[in-house]
Amino acid sequence: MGAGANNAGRRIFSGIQPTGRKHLGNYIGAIRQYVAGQDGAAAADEAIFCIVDLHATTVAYDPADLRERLYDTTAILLAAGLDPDRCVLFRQGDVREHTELTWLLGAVTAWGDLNRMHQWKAKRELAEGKSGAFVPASLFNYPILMAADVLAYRATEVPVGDDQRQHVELMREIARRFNERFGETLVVPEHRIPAVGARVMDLQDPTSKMSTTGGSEAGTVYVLDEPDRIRGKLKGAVTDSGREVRRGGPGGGKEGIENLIEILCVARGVGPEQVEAEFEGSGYGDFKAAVGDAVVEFLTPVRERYAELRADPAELERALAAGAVKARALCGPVLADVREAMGVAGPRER
Ligand code: AQP
Repeated sequence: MGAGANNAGRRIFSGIQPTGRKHLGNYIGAIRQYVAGQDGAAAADEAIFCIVDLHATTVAYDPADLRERLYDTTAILLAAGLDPDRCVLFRQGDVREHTELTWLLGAVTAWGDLNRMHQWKAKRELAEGKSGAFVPASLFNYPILMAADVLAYRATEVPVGDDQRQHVELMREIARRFNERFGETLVVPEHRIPAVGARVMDLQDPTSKMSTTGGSEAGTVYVLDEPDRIRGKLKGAVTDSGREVRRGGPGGGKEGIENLIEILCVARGVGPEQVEAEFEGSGYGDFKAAVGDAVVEFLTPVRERYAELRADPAELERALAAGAVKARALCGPVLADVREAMGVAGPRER
């Protein structure tokens, strides 16, 4: 932690893309952790969550639709248990410090590091395939904006799924390089990746992660899916030709079953040994039905609460605006320190 790290408690920060199609992977890997972070926060801690509309502009999108999807995500987060009185919940585009810091951090970000990012490689290929080779520069710079999101708050912890490990490593490197070059100013954050559910896999291809853009419809359970649809997707999950409900380990050929065991563990709040013992000798049909029921039970309260909250966009807007005021109060002083350390703009008044 740098000398500029004047926060007394933990600061948890995470960002999430604005879409109405949040899936079980997002829910288990990220959203569930946000709520735990908020609920476990001590008085001196801050839990800060940002809906990243600026990140969403790095792929083809419709501006009017972006606003609507942002409300969808806000309502999902509130329905999952985030409470604007106990955390800072805001829209990235409302807090201009994020974009300013992105530019400034570009000075301590290596081009070669950005070029090595797995997500850049994958999304670049997707963009080239979809829109005739137009690849926006912002897709390449995406990890700098993500670093700015976190570093602007001197966050100490970043709850994310396993797929974001590389981006968090890069933001740590950016913070370290900044501190070496300009003096101790930024905090080097730690990632917080859950022990169970860090990489929920696609139900139709359990060797690939469940994903918004890269997955299959039948293999992706959405938070807002109706119960029958959820049960149907679980029933159709790809498994293996065996009968034993047990983990197979890496390369063990039981990725499908292992994924379902993890999902059931999270939905019921139990350990994998308990699941294996309960379903010993039961066959896959009964097991998949039980996972379907558990996921329905897990997600139904969120879907129902979502419907109530989403019906009042003015209230969502009010909550986001209030969150932006709190966010600016936290990151404004950090930006002032960064400007001062880098010698840009006029000197700070003392
Ligand atoms: N399959 C997953 N298992 C566990 N965690 C996951 N996350 C994503 N997929 C899984 C975590 O969800 C958080 C929010 O992600 P996001 O919606 O902001 O954006 P994303 O990473 O673009 O979502 P996807 O679904 O992963 O989109 P694609 O595949 O299109 O890029 C993050 O913390 C992420 O780790």
